[in-house]
Amino acid sequence: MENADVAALLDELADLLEIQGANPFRIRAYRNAVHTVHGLSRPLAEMVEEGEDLTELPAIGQDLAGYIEEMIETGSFSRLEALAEEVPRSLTTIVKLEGVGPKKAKKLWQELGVETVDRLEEVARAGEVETVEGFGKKSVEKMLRAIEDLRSLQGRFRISEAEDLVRGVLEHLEAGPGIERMEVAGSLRRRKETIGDVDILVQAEDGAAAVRHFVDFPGAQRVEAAGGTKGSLVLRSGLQVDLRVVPAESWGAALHYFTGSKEHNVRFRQRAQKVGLLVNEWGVHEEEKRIAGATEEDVFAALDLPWIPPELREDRGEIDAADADRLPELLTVEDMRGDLQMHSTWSDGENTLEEMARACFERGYEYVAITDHSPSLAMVQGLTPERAREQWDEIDEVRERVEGIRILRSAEVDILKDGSLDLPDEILEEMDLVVVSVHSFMELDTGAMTDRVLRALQHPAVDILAHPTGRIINKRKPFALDVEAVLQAAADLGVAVELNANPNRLDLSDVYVHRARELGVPVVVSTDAHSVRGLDVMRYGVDQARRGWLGPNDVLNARPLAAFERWLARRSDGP
Ligand code: DGT
Ligand code: CA
Ligand code: CA
Ligand code: ZN
Repeated sequence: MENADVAALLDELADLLEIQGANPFRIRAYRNAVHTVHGLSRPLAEMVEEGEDLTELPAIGQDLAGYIEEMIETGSFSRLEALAEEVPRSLTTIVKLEGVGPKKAKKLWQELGVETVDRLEEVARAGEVETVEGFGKKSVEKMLRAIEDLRSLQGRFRISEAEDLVRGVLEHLEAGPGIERMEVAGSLRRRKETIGDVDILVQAEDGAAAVRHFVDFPGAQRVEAAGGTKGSLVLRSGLQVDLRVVPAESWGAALHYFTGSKEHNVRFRQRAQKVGLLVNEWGVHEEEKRIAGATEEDVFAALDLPWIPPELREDRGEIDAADADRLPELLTVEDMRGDLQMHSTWSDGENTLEEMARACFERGYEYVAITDHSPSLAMVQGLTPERAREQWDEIDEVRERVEGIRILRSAEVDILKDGSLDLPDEILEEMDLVVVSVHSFMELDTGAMTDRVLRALQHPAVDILAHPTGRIINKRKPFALDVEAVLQAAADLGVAVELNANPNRLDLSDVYVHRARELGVPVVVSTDAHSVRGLDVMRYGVDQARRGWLGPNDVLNARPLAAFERWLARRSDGP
């Protein structure tokens, strides 16, 4: 049982209780526990094994500690199993459909007997849902769209999820008999935003023994294959993990081959063929003779190329760039000098402004923007103009207590339906940094949405467009938005665009940040943290920036403070 599995089951319990209409405080308590489990740096399985007192963890009481121990031992827990007798577990998928939620799911279930997404689609198409009180034609259309989205988005794991789920497998495997070397390949090595399955390579004394040990992983739900050089298993979460045992002399060739992408491999082989070489997962061959294969560097060198970072191997021109010795110098986490989107207790964040600023200082940043929400997001207590001014007073105080980091007055200002901004100009003018984004009326058509965003960008106070397409990976599709037009406008107006580093968003996506770079639009990689812990997702943003070919010069918040401040002053210095 991985921590992610534990969290998923607790979340399921909370969903089922919510459908049942249980006490909101209990539900809240379980959600808090889910949050705790997601944030743990150590496996719960290990903590249980070592007899640690789980009730010392935040939000974990006696009952929850008991559930967790039971899960670690048996893979589930009786409280959940009992509840599932009363409320079908399949309803938890319906709850998660955009625009549904527990109350509606309960109604659909009780009045129409809907237990699965498939059935929901049937009754919705048959016009039955509209007959239920509280559902209109519009909400049914929305529901059908959400079902379509779910279908088209399903089947892949967010990179953060895949990483968490496979951690235990890697530890297990590494400790196996005669394992001499181990590396992750495939899309996970290329740091793709979503992962279909995880590919692992090992070099081992005895291949069959290594595979046997691998498929013995206690968290495996089923074993798909187990042979002399290959094994494949499926985890409880449904994530598949493939293992291949590779001989030392082919290590580099296999690593290259199984890292992919397929498209990159095809292009690579074509280049080899042109000079009469044959490339496969065993090596680079000239006639019958292997001329390279032990290291990836050798494999590239045999084709007269420098080593290409995995993030670039998508057949987006990387081989030509390597050939011309024009591979970009890629951004690293160490290059980051600031974080320009986060929330504090002034809106929906968990930590105080001071805690956030201090945590950023500890991460080595030179500057930080506290970007609480603006008032139209009423449910998160957005900043009114009065509260914004109060916050600035607090910033002044915190500046004295937390030295060595520049704290910027800022906000994540809502772009209203008509493209106007959710705070008055005189407040925006007094801010150091204005971040704008869309959080409402997300279903506008392309024309209206694009006009709306363009209008916002034209506001002279605006610095950054945050999470520009609004997508939530595996959950919500991007807005209908002409991103090309937005990027062109950003270039003309001197506005930066955000690459939101939250692994649920990663918005803009890699292809668009690549385009931003071409157009000379500065990109900002920000965490959008809602807690101190949330600041740690920066690395996921950096991965995607690398996949978009960005180097430290393309990223605004990789600039040292002085250079960043020059950019902030761009308009007052301008023509
Ligand atoms: P995924 O799992 O969908 O996130 O994406 P990948 O890239 O990990 O794909 P996967 O697991 O099917 O295969 C791993 C790598 O193996 C892939 O990136 C390239 C290589 N590979 C697999 N099948 C083929 C193939 O038919 N031709 C070539 N050239 N390479 C392949
Ligand atoms: Ca894969
Ligand atoms: Ca695979
Ligand atoms: Zn936002």
